[in-house]
Amino acid sequence: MAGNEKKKNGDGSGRIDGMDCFDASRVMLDGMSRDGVTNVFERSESMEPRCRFGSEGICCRICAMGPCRIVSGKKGKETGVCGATADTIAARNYLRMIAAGAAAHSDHARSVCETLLNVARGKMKDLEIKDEQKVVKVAMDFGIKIGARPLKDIAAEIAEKALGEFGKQSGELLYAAKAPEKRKRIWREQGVMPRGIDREIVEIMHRTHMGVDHSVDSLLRQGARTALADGWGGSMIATELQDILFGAPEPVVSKTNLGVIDKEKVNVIVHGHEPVLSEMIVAASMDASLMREAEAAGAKGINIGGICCTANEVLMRHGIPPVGNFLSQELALATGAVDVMVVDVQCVMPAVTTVASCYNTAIVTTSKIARYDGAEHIEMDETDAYETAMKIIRRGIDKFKTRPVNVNVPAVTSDFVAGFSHETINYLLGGTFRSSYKPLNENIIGGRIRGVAGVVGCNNPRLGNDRAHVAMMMELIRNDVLVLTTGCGALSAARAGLCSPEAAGLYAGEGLASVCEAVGIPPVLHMGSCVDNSRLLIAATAMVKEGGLGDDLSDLPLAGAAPEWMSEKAVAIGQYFVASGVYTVFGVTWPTSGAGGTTEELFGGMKDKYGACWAFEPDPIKGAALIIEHIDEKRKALGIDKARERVLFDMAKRRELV
Ligand code: NFS
Ligand code: SF4
Repeated sequence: MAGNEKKKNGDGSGRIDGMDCFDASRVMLDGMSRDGVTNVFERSESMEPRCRFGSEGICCRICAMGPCRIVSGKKGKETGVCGATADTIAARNYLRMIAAGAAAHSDHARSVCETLLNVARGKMKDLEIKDEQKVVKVAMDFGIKIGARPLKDIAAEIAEKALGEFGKQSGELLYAAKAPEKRKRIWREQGVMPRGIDREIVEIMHRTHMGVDHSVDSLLRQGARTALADGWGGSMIATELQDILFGAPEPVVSKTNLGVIDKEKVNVIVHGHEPVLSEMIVAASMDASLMREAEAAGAKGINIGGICCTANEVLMRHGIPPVGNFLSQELALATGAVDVMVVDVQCVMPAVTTVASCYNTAIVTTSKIARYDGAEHIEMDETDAYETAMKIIRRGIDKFKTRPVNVNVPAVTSDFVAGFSHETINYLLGGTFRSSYKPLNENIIGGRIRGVAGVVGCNNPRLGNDRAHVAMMMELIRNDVLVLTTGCGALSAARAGLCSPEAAGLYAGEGLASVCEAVGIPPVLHMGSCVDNSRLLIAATAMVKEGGLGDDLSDLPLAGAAPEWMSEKAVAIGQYFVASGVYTVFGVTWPTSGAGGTTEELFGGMKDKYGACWAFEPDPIKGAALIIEHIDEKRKALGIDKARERVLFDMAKRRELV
């Protein structure tokens, strides 16, 4: 028994009965090719060879004199028609990725603000403020008077102030004030302190219009400023206000992989990013009248599963099992057992409608700004999201009635724990009465934990499913680096069994394992969705403020990584990590690699400006080695490099850690 348990959660593969987390995907891919349905891996393969100009960032199609493709050393092709160099072109393209990424996170945040305002003003049925403590906390962050005011008034003012952050024309973003003093000084000195969120994004579009900003330095500063407006603005607002509305996450046990789809039940998959409607779908799935309807249709109940960041949102707050991450969206449909997949915005492949049509699944779009040919549209009623949720589940019940008999659900799941926020780390490591980051800092200073790495971001079919995430995280924890994870990377880790407490004993180095075992946490902490990368900024800031590890984020033995990135949001996140002083390693491909000067600034010049830079390493193990090297350098600079070797463990010492 114990052996099985160990296999199930702890061998890094989620293996059960000889089938592992990767096999589950393979079963589906085989099924799809039998059924003549294409999938993302196949389509990715057929894109080879990928265009070099596009891959290296040196194709410009900003104006109709182009497209211009730069060939260095070839007369007449060394610049674009207008004379733009490879460096200018690559920097402009890079900035536009940041603009799109920041816009996606921030537009999401804007809708959270609007929801909070509606809730506070009593205009939204069935939604209440869940986290009153967080209302007070955010009010204090925003300088809002609390006194004896009704909570809803305070919440309304929070929403209004937060909405004001988007259109603010001057001054500094409110949340930037939370950063360590030294960091704020750096931002001001470098001229990258963000003003309003929308303003920074618009300014990128202006500067990168034909014939405006051509200096790499000047362009990349605006890139940093806009990315900071995302991390310390849009994303942070989304996270904090979602916590107010739906509750700050607490550790929660769940399971993941295609096996969470239940053949006997009506399966509703929530996919996308914004949590308002999915929260309501979770609530409506327990509605007695709907359960009766499902039973009348012959189902044993209603089962909710998630994909992508919506999965993380409903997981963090309700323990709803994630079916999988970005690359699982088509595979889930190919089980034939998904009755309805409800999508909103971001990271939804348009291919889902084609796949769904082969497997009797209804794809329901719900956002005003995201419509698909071949999908049904049930627009979310902002004043009555519960009613919208009921309609969607009913659509699933209808579809269940005509579900084909030959469904194919691989019986594979992995157990794990999620729900780690800044607050819970504080509490778990610090204890009820002495909530603080002191024990974490002390464990780092003492060398049991070598450092911390945020391994986050997407999956990319160019690498195969999850493998780079899993390899990098395993290498890091083996070397006593505590891993914090979000987004699709977090779901990769969970699926591979790295987010279970047992993983500490099985894979982590002795020092990290001793801390994890003493506290009862996994060596890889699932901290939520991609907007929740702001939780990493807050956690890192708390480490600085606790003391003993320098006076800025760039002093911490800390790094970031996105080994399988694909979306523009990942670039915005990486850039706000770097501009916040966190060394960041990306895999897959580097979007400016054809432009030497621009790349040099990103990989080197930024270090002088922000105390951190980017790195690119497609091999996840080598990427982990870069992170470990960086962490060791930081330990040396802090004078704590010797501590690691000195610590010897015995059971008594381990017990002391709690
Ligand atoms: Ni993040 Fe979430 Fe996943 Fe990448 Fe897409 S779901 S916001 S962008 S693919 S991690
Ligand atoms: Fe070519 Fe310059 Fe136009 Fe870009 S802006 S397409 S480099 S002419």
